Amino acid sequence: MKIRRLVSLLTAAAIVAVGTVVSTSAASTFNGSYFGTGFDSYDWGKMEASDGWSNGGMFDCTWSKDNVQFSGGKMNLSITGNQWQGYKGAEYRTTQAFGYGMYDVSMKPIKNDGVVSSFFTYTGPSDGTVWDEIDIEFLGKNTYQVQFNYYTRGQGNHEYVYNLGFDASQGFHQYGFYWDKTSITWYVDKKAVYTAYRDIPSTPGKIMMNVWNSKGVDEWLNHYNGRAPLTAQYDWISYTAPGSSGSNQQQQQRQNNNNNKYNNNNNNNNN
Ligand SMILES: [Ca+2]
Repeated sequence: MKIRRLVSLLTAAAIVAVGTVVSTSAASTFNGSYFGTGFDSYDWGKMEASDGWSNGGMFDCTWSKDNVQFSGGKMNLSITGNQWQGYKGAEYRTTQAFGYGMYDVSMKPIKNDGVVSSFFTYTGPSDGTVWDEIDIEFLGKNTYQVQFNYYTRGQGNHEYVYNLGFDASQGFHQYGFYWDKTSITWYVDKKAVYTAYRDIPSTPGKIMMNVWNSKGVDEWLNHYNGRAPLTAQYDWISYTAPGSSGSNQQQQQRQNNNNNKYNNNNNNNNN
């Protein structure tokens, strides 16, 4: 234990020495039964806003903490700027990592070509781990749909697009996923709508939300027209550990999920 910690410290020191700006060790993993925030204000210590750097690639913006604002019990994540001075996006995340359990958000994404509004878990090389991720992504080109996805040890290509039957950009709805060792089930307004079973990720990750404008992925997101500012709103997020008392509502969600699985199995048997 001591040796491992020392090695970890030395590694961290070495990385700092070469000037890498990313964080240098895995985040501590949350070990309580419930975590949540209602976005009344910046939760210092529990949450942090990305600031002053860019993911690069298809992300055509620099994260700015100024684009993370709290007002009237909501968090506003905004895309600002212009093509001459550059664009700024917004990203807010937990400082701790979270493992298996139920993740929920109440949010209202941006409607606009070329942008994404998201709620996801992420851990990767910047945290000293493999790249594992579970996504709920709204593509601003069509906010009547939501895209689910996940990455396991850096392997993605698990996209699934669900037709909501309403325009997500017009009001707050609850979206979530229940993650365990063998499956991930996504929810819309507390109803299980899709389950993935193959190659499920296992590494705890930070809970993250962001909004960003894109470049070079017009086939996926449509071309960003430069419109700004654009704002997605988040009302609250929560995490409930598996098997914990949690909220009755989340227990009910899991129960419904099990019933759905049972019904699906019955249907398969009937076929
Ligand atoms: Ca709120």
